[in-house]
Amino acid sequence: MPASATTPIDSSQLLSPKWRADFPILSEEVGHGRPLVFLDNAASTQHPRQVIDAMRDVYERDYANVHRGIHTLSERSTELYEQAREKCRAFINARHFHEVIFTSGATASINTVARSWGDANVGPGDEILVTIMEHHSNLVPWQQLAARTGATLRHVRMTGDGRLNMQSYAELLSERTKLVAVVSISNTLGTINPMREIIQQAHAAGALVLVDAAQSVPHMTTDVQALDCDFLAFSGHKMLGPSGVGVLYGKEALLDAMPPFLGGGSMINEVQLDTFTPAELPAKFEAGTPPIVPVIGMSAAVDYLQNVGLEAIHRHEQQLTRYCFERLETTEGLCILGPAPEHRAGLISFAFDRIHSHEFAQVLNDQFGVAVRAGHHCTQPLHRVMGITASTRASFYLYNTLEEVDQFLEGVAAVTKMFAPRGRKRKRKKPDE
Ligand code: C6P
Repeated sequence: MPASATTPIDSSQLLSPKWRADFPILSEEVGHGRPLVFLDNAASTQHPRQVIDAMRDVYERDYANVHRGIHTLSERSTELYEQAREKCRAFINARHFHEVIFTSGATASINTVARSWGDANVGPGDEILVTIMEHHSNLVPWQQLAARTGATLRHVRMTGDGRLNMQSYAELLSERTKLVAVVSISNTLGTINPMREIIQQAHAAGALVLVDAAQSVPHMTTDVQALDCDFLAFSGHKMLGPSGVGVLYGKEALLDAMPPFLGGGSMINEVQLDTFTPAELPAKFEAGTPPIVPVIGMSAAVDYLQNVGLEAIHRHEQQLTRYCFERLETTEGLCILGPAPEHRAGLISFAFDRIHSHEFAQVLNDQFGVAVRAGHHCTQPLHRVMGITASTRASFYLYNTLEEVDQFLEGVAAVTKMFAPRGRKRKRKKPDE
């Protein structure tokens, strides 16, 4: 597309830059004294003062272990911890408070389902359906489950432009399919998958669905009842919250029927020397002392996101993404991974065959102050299918601006020019070829 054919920016869809002032780290300078441009949000996001303050306040005024002590601080901590559960419930519109299980992150949430539901319900001859665009966190636990139980793992293919191949999905779904485990937004391609359609078709075939929502919950409204998903996993650190905390949502009836995965304190009703009876939900899946302060920090992040508005965040990211995509697309030597802007969320990965993505990212950091991610982004099979081993990824969030995208594009133009003499448009292997 010639530069003149770029879509004009609709500035009414951009968020006010006033939100940036809430993020102290964004005034850091890196790389030759240039202002930091943080475009590594799909890996982990930054924290507004409101989240940092909420966590500091607990440490300074309310901290004690939860659900244990009959003393004021324990009561205060417990109240804040359980208020956080209610906020997370409302955030994803779960029907019941106890359908929200706090874990250490999306990876732990998915492993909990694989170990608890999987070991109890999956056996030889059964099939688990995943897609080739899964993050390792939504692939390896199912490989392990298949190895433990004798079940088979099947992989939905994608189209040449990096979307799920719904025909391949329909062909693979069968009465043998026990579970469909699928990412809602690919962390590498940015593809927004048609979750309602995927879930309806799985249910019609008698299969359950786990949604890896690590990249969607932070960026767009999530309604688990409208989706009708059976399980959903996400992490606090990708939505302005701290690391070490996340959520497993599960439908009440499923969670109720599942055996506890980890054993220890808090998850029991009564313990004898040889036996125990598990606690009710949600405690049954929260063995040991939980990440108390991170949970409270995550709930402050939920407040913050709701204050900005998830729809507004999504619209803002769409503007930045289209702007960036249309300019990268005409950059000689780059190959953008994944679909056109209308099918993608706020991230863009690309391959450049003249240098390794690590070197590309290093120059962007050192000379332009731009932080991006380089490597396989924990999607090695996906990269392999595309005929590459690594890519460079820019991912946006509510605090990024058009000027920052320009700084990134300036860096990309400089790197590609540096390697221009032998640079040429790379022809990517199409997954369906
Ligand atoms: N992706 C990225 O840079 P944890 O590490 O448990 O918080 O999240 C794991 C995970 C699961 N699913 C998807 C789609 C993800 O993107 C991630 C984390 C980061 O893309 C770190 S590899």
